[in-house]
Amino acid sequence: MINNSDLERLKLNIQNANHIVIIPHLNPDGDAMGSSLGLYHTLTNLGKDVKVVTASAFPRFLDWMPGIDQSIDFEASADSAITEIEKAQLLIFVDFNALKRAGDLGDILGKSSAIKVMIDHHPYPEEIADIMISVPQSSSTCELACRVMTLLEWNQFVDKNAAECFYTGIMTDTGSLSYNSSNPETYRIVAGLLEKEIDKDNIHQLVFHSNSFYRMKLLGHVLGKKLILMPEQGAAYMWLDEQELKEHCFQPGDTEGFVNYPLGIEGINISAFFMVKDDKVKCSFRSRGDFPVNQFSEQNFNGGGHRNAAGGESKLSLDETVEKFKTELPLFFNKYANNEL
Ligand SMILES: [Mn+2]
Repeated sequence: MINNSDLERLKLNIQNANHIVIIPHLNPDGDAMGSSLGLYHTLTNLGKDVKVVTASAFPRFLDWMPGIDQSIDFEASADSAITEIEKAQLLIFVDFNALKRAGDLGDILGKSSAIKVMIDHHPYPEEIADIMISVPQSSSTCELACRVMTLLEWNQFVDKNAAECFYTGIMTDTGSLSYNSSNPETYRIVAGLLEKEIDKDNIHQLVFHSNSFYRMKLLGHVLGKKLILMPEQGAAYMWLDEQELKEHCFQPGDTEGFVNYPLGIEGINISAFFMVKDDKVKCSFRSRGDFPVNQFSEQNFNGGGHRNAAGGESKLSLDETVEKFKTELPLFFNKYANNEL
C-alpha cells in the first residue's frame, strides 16, 4: 500500500531537491533501468538535475533506451559516480530493498547524508530509506513508479521517453504480460503509457529480438549440453563456466532470461541457472505455482526475491555450488511438499 503521508513527504522532498541521483540494483535488468530512466526523464522534465548511477554495467539489450547513455556506471567510472552521489540532496533507490543489492555501492549509499527514497516491489524490505514505497503486489517497479508519478499529479511530466522506459520494465518483469500481471491496474497503467504514443511492438522487438549471434550460440550450447532434469522435484538446472562464457564472447546481459527456458518443459516447475561472475557464482531461480524460490535462495544461496523469481550468489566454486543445489533442492522440496516451510 502507498500511504498519503509518504506521498506528501516524497513530493516535498523532490520539490526541495536540485540534484537527484537514482540508483537501480546491481546487474540492472529491464525493470531496474526502466524505472531509473523513467523517473530520470520525468524528474528532468520537472526541472531537476537528475543522474542515474548504476552499480554495474547495463545489459546490451537495453542500450536503445532513451537516456541510458547518460547513466554513470560505478564499476567503470567510480570517481564521477561518487561525485554525483556526494552532490545529491536526494537519492532514489529503485527495484531493490536491501543495500547489499547495490553491490559495492551499498556502503557509499548507506553512509550518504542525502534524503533517501526507496521505490520497490520485492518482499521483505529492509529499512534502507527515509521514505519507503514498497508494494510487493506490484508487477514491477516501473508500474509502481508510474503510479506514484500519477498520484503526485506529475503525469504530465511523463513524456514519451519516460513512457518507453516504464513500459520496458512492465514488459520484462511480466514476460510480456504473461505472468504476474493479472491485476487490472497494470493494464490501466499500460493504457496510460500507450496514450504517450509509445511503440510497444517496437520495444518488444528491441528487447527480445535483438540477440547477438554469440548470445544465440550460447543459449544453444547451454540448452544442448548443460541442461539437467530432476524429475522427482519437477526441477531443472543449467550452469556455465568461465571458459564457456569466454568462448562465446560473453557480454553483460547475454544470459538474461536463460533460466526461464527449462520452465517450458512439460512437468518442470522449478528452474535454476548458475554462472561464474567475478569471483562468485551468480545464481538465478524461477518457479511456476507456489514453490517459493525466494525462500530456497535465502536459505541456501544468500539471496532472495519473489516467490517465482529470485537471485542469489555463492562463494563456493561453480562445481561445488551446483552440487549444493543438487543436495539442498530435494531436502527443501520435501519440506515444501509436506507443508513444513
Ligand atoms: Mn523488478
